[in-house]
Amino acid sequence: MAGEPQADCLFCKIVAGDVPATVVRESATTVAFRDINPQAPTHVLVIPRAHYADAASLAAAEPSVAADVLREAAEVAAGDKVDEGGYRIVFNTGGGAGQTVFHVHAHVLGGRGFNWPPG
Ligand code: IU
Repeated sequence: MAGEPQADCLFCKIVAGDVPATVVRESATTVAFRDINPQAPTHVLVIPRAHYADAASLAAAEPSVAADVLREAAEVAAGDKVDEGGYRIVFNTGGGAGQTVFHVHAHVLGGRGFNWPPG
């Protein structure tokens, strides 16, 4: 059922504490942890505790939690002091865009310069 934990989902296991992660922030609805393969000095993933495959399905089902994810992303950037230099919030959506884990996650990237358009 939408929003329920999925037995085969790595990020649901991180939410449950069954898989270790370097957690930097938690809220009632979200967990933020450092990416295991960082692409910038700050690379943190913010996820909803509830399982939704991508940003669109989260926003459609639980828009207030989608807002929580964005708010927490900003708090992560401020906590790592990368907010003043500028940072990216990225939701890869679909395999063609590079999504590999189908539990929605905001990548918070900062601490270096970025190009546009992205690769
Ligand atoms: P993507 O947008 O779905 O490609 O992002 C998945 C991210 O999850 C990617 O940056 C991985 O490095 C990261 N990740 C992780 O932090 N811990 C894990 O155990 C696994 C992937 I698997």
